[in-house]
Amino acid sequence: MTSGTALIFDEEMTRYKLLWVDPACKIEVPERLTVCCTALQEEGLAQRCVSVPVRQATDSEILLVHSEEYLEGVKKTPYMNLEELQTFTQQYGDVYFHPNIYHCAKMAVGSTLQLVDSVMGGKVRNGMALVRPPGHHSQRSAANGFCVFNNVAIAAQYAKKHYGVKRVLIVDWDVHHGQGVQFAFEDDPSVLYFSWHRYEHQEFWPNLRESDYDNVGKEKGAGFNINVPWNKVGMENSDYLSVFFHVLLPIAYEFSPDLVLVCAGFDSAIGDPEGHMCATPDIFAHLTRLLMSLAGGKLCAVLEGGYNLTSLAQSVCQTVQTLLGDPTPPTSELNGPCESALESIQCVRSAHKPFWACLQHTAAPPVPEYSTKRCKLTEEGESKPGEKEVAEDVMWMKPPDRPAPLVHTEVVFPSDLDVPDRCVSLSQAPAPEMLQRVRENLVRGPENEESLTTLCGVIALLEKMKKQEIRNGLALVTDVTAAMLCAVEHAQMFLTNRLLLVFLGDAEIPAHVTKDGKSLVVKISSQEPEEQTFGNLVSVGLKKGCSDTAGLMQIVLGLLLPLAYEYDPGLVVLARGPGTELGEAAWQQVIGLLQGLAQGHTLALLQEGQREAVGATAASLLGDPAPSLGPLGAPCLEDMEAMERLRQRLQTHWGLLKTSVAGGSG
Ligand code: Q9C
Ligand code: ZN
Repeated sequence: MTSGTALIFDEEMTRYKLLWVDPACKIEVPERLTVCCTALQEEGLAQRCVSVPVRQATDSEILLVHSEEYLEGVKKTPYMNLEELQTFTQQYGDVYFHPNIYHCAKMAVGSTLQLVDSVMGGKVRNGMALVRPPGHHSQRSAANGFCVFNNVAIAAQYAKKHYGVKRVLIVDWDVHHGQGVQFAFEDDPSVLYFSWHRYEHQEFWPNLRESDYDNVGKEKGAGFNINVPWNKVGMENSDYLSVFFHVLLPIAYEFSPDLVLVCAGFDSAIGDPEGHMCATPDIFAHLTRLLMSLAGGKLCAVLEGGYNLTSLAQSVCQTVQTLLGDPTPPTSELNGPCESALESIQCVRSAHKPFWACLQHTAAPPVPEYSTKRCKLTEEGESKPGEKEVAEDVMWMKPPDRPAPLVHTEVVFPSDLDVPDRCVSLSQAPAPEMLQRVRENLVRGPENEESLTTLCGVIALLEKMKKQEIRNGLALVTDVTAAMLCAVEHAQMFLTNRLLLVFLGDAEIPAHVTKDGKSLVVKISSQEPEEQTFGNLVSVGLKKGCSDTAGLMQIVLGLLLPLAYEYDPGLVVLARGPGTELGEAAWQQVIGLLQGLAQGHTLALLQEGQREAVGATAASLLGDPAPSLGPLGAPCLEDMEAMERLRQRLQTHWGLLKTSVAGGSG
């Protein structure tokens, strides 16, 4: 299993700057790169990465996306005087040239390709390239928006050409629309392009009609271009995560990329003078974490925008630290998306319904009619009630440290079962008083001494997680239901007010587990879910059980993850009931996706008889990327309609489940 995170940077890319006065361009400064590098050094992150050298891109690589005429034009800029540079610049929008920018632009492309080579060649698992100039606005024959060559678009073509990559996902979380990327792949179904962007009904730069949600791609590429317009500023963490859960991830899983490229612009973070959004730097840890579950973990992040130097540096650190596999930071106060975000989500889902099976079950409510139209901005000084106002000088907390416990994964196994590589086995014998307590309070029915010791071991794993001694744990037990109940009761009593229990399988979950409100239970089974999913027990059924991978992923992405993120558990217990048929890769996906919660504190429980799953479970707990599931088919419509009804009912309490405005069912 490939590990390691590449970091690509060269000081050379700081050696160009704006040489004249242009208010539109003055934010794109060399310090953007230096602050990122300094921060990565100071946080000790750069030292943990594999440093990969940069190189210059060749002409033929640049020509994968750009025209010969354009390349020849840019090639002349190093020899131009100030006046000639200004004249050359004037034919394009919001960009500037400098005698050294051509050199840097070739390095930016070359750095991106070095990153692709490192990941696709198996040298590292993932990585980030810190480059200037950015790329996603540049087009076949045009520089635009500080961009000269389209680094990421070229990388996608390069990966297809040199590594036979069949499907590339490009996630553009920069706050601007990467129209250059969209135009490059509009009719290409092998590249799925996703972008969210400040739009304000076309009032925001680059003011293109083509940036709206109804631009879904052309011809064979129809459905492979996803635009999520932000029609208001001030979008928050919840808005970003909602779009991931209800738009990007379901489609991305169905698409099943072989490689994920991220147009990693951080002008979508709080404090940015361009974006005016309110998502905090730690959200990029979660966005990154979620994307790491795709394409077997092959992810290349490439810097685009980001103009508040503090916010930018913090966001880059969050991204790199997540690529390195450190525990994700706690999610702060998530709730539902705002009305405007919800409207966008509803519109995108509805526009993409014809192309993706994961959206088939969504009803088609009328989309707000003004969505695509420019709407009159409010009069000066006036503000609509409920509209988000963002002050010029916002403040936010520096993201907390993300210490990794010394032991990653500790196991409680029967003595005849080998401990998997890289795992530690719980060695301590249970304290007599613990044995006593377990025997008296937590065990129902006759139990032998060995299973009693195992139960004590399960509790010990939970205790160690809470004390930050271990990140996660795995136990093979004789009765998974009993172990799970024991773990939950202990955790509720002594460890956390918010325990998330995820149960895959058909066992009965006693009502008392959730009655004190200290835990949330999500059960995915093959049984008809009891009609009143009560309190904190959410039970959802699949006709074919968990072996229906498409259905399972739909539930995991659209129901389990939003619930779990909003719940913000202190600990996660994941149990797989006896006889639960479930593909190994799907099981590993569930483990991987849950790792964004509770700082990665997951206790996985397997039953004797599921020994064949031990290796894969341990690997996933250790942070190995889950294997890709391959393109997903259509889930059973009936199942999805039942899940949809459940989601409807739960929305009143869990805003992150919403996908449409005011009670619609889309
Ligand atoms: N205030 C990147 O983030 N200026 N480019 C817009 C509206 C252009 C941004 C002016 C911004 C370009 C890579
Ligand atoms: Zn941008």
